[in-house]
Amino acid sequence: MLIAKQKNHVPQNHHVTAYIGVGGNLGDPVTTVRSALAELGKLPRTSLRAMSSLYRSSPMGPANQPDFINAVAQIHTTLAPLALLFALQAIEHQYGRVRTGARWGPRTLDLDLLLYGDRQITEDVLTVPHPGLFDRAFVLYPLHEIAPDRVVPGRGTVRALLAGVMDQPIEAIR
Ligand code: A4P
Ligand code: MG
Repeated sequence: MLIAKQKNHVPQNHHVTAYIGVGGNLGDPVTTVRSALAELGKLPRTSLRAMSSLYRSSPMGPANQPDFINAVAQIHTTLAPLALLFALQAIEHQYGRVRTGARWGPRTLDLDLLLYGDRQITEDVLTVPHPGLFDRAFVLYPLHEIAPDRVVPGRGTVRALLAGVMDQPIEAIR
C-alpha cells in the first residue's frame, strides 16, 4: 500500500509544472472548454497556474464534424503522471465523453497531457510529450501564449515549434 501511494504521488513540496490540452467540438464547446479549465484547478494536489485564450479551428481528421475549440492550461501538481491521466479521463467522462466511433471523431471534451515537467514517458496508456504536440497549430498557438520559452524534451522551444505550423488556419476567440 505504501509503495502504491509512493508511485502515485510526488512529494507535496516537489510539484511538477504540467500542460494540459483542452478541446471539444460537440454541444457548446466554448462553455465546455471554459468549465473544464476551471475543473483542472479543482483536482487534488493540483493548482491551475495559467490558461490560454480559446481558439477555433477546422477539424483535423474527418471533415464532416463541427469546428473544434481548443485551449491549454498550465498546472502545478504533485499527482504522478498516470494518476493525472486518470483524473483527466474522469473529467472527460463527467462532461459526457464517450469513447466510440472513428479516430479523431467528434467529442464533447478531450483532455491531453501535453507536457509533464521535462519527463519523457512511453507507457502503454501514456506518451509524454503528447505525440500530437509537435505539429498541431491548435496545440502550439495556445501553448505559445502561456509558455513560449518552454523546452519540449528533445524538440526545442515552443516558439521554434510554432514557426513550423503557422500555415495552419486558426482563429483566436476574443
Ligand atoms: N494517451 C497516451 N498518451 C496520452 C496523453 N499524453 N494524454 C492515451 C492523453 N491521453 C494519452 O485517447 C486515446 C488514448 O490515448 C487514451 O486512452 C490514453 O490512454 P482518447 O482521448 O481516448 O482518444 P482520441 O483523443 O480520439 O485519440 P488521439 O489519437 O489522442 O486524438 P488526439 O490526438 O487527441 O486528437 N481537430 C482540432 N481542430 N482540434 C482538436 O482538438 N482533436 C482531435 C483528437 C482530432 N482533431 C482535432 C482535435
Ligand atoms: Mg486525446
